[in-house]
Amino acid sequence: MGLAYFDNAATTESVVGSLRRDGAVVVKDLVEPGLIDTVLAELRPRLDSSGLKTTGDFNGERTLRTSTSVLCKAPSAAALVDHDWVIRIANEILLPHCAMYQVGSMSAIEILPGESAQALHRDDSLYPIESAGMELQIGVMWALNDFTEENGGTRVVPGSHRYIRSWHLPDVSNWESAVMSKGSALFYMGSTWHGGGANQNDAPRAGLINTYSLGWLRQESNHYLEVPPEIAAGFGPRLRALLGYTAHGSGDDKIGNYRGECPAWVETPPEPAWRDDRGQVATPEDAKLQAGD
Ligand SMILES: O=C(O)CCC(=O)C(=O)O
Repeated sequence: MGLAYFDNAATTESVVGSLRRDGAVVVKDLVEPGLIDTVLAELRPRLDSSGLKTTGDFNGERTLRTSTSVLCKAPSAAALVDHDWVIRIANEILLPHCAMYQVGSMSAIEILPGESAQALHRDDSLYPIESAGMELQIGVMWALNDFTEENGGTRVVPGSHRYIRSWHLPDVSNWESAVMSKGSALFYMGSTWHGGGANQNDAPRAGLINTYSLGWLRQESNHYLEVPPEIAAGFGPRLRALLGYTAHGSGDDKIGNYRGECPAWVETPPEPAWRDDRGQVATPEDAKLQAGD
């Protein structure tokens, strides 16, 4: 068992099959390098000004990070957060267990030369529940420049998602680096052991990790504050729903109700899309895509 690589013409079925089997998979060249350059340029000022504020044992001493209001700083990253490939894969892994899923967190991570390897870990340990066969979240690491073993490409332990109990520490010695070109993405389960690699190169390695969690879990970041309504209004309905601007479920089972009666909204009531039920798909265009039209 190892990390499988697919090109962007692969079928959803084959990619999801590998993800389920190995716990992680790379899909190559999903977006144009030009878009990636724009995203990184938009993130640059924030990475440079405060990227080192989160340093520590886990985050590293030579790693720039920004995890707050990423979409406000880098609006072009919207095309990555609700990329059709992400939606297709998340639909398969998460929708069997919820009516909709949401963005958990967004983190730009630039590993500078000389950084050592991050401790391997699983992302879903922030939720104190486990249920065999149900993934709580998935992660998508976008390569904002080429990832290699030498520059700190994300290390993943294929098969480690099968160790469903968190007290069952898997053998993590058989990690592999995700080696991928700028614009490619590593998809991994919330239960898959992974971590940033050591950067033994002379140039930084930059990536953007977005996580997606079951819609009835609390999101890791509070996106109503991270991306307030007036900013979110500039994004499409699917992304707004992913950020949490919609309710989960329907009828009496709805979670996250909003009935539009806050006095602050009387002047400028939110448009109807705020309350769209996302379900499998959010827009008529999405529905056509899903139907293969
Ligand atoms: O930078 C990477 O490749 C992974 C980082 C990561 O997993 C984390 O910081 O939680």
